[in-house]
Amino acid sequence: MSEHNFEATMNFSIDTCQMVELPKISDPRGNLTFVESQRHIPFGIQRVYYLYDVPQGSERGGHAHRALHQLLIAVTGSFDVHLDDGREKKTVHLNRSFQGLYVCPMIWREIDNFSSGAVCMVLASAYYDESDYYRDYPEFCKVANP
Ligand code: T46
Repeated sequence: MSEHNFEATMNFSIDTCQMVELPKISDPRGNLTFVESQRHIPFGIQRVYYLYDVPQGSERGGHAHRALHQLLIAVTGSFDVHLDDGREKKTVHLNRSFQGLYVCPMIWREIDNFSSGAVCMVLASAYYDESDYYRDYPEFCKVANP
C-alpha cells in the first residue's frame, strides 16, 4: 500500500472529491500538462493505468476502494463519473486534458457515457490490490453509512 495508510473508517465523503485544475503550458507547438505528487494531488503516485477503446454504452467501475486515492483525467474525449459515498451522490463530466477529478477512498464510482476514442487516465496512490476493493454495493454501504 502507499505511504498514505488511511483507514477505511476515516470520514471521506463526496465533498472530499474535487476537480483539480492542472498546469497547462501552451505554445505554438501545442499544450503540455503535468501532475506532481503532493503538489497538485494529495498523494504519492505509485501506479498509472488507462481505459481506452471503450465500446459505446459500456460502463466501468462499479466499486469502491478502502484506501486508494486516485486522480481521473479525460486525456482525450469525455465521460461521466458517478460518485457515491453511501449517503450522497453526484456526477462529474470530465472532458478537459488539463483537469482531473480527485477521488478519495470510500467512494463508490461508476463511469459511463464514454465518447468515441475517450481515454481515461488514472493516477493511483498504490499498486493494484484486489483486497482494497468493495465490489458489492450493499457491503460498501454497510461500512460507509453504518
Ligand atoms: C477504478 C476505475 C476508474 C489489474 O490487473 N491492474 C490494475 O491496475 C487494474 C486497475 C486492474 N487490473 C485488472 C483487474 C481486473 O481483472 O484488470 C481487470 C479489470 O479491472 P476492473 O474491472 O477493476 O476495471 P474498471 O475499469 O471497472 O475499474 C478500474 C479500476 O479497477 C478502478 O480502481 O477506479 O478503473
